[in-house]
Amino acid sequence: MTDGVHLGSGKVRELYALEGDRLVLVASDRISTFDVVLPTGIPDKGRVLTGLAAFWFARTRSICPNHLLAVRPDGRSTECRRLDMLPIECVVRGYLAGSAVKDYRTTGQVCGHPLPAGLAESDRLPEPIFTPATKAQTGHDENITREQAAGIVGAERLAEIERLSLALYRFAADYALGRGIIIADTKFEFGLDGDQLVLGDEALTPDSSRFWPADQYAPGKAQPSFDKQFVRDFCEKTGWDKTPPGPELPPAVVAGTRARYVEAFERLTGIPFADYLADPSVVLR
Ligand code: Q0Z
Repeated sequence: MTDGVHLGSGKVRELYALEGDRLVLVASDRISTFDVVLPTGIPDKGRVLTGLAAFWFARTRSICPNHLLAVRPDGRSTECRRLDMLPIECVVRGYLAGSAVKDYRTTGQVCGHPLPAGLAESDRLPEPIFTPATKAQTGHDENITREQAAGIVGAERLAEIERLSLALYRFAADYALGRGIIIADTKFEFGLDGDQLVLGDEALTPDSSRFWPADQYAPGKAQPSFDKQFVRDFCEKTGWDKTPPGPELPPAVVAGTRARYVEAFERLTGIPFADYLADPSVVLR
């Protein structure tokens, strides 16, 4: 058996155990919007996300070691080192978006970071901020303060993952901006291999981050999603109440969305997606 024992399912991914403290993460073509997985998949979405994450893992190894061992020839399966995952999500925000907008408006702060007055939705922050969250079993992750995070992983470990998260975000956001994509925020998950801190899970993909098209950036309102905007627009237009089941997507929405995922892959990696399909190891070189 190549895929070993099934350990768990995410909304759009599967996790399996292999021999020798290794795992396989398999990214499906399922897509979620408004927290609901839709009945229609986006062909190759799992390959785009797997290839992008592997690309970033290969390019950030000097900032932080990561769990990546290999990308399988199917392009959607990642073999990785099994880690003892830390039970917090390491969110970095470079722009004011999502739950941070509400927090800022009600308190002038985001997760204990005081921010300048007068920021508009989607504005770039003066500096990227680290806003840890707990991993909720179901539903939404909950923002926590640095004190709460220190209580969970220890103050020393927290300082280390904050420093690494900010360094990874700065590197990737700067790189992506040069290729026309704003990474507004992103989520990292770290684990331990013995006493070594290792970046795990999936990193710097459109499923773990907000990607915005830089050429359309206009703060003062919510920004269009680089990848999911056609899906969101279609879902809004149908009048769907955002409870399961979600609507089936028409072929034009599927094709447009697939093209956006492939565009994100090609812009960021500089590699034709067809080359990745022919040999996924191209992203590691
Ligand atoms: C990742 C997840 C998925 C369900 C555990 N290297 C690692 N070592 C130990 N655990 C994990 C990893 Cl990546 C790990 N998840 C998230 C992924 C399906 C849950 F594909 N959970």
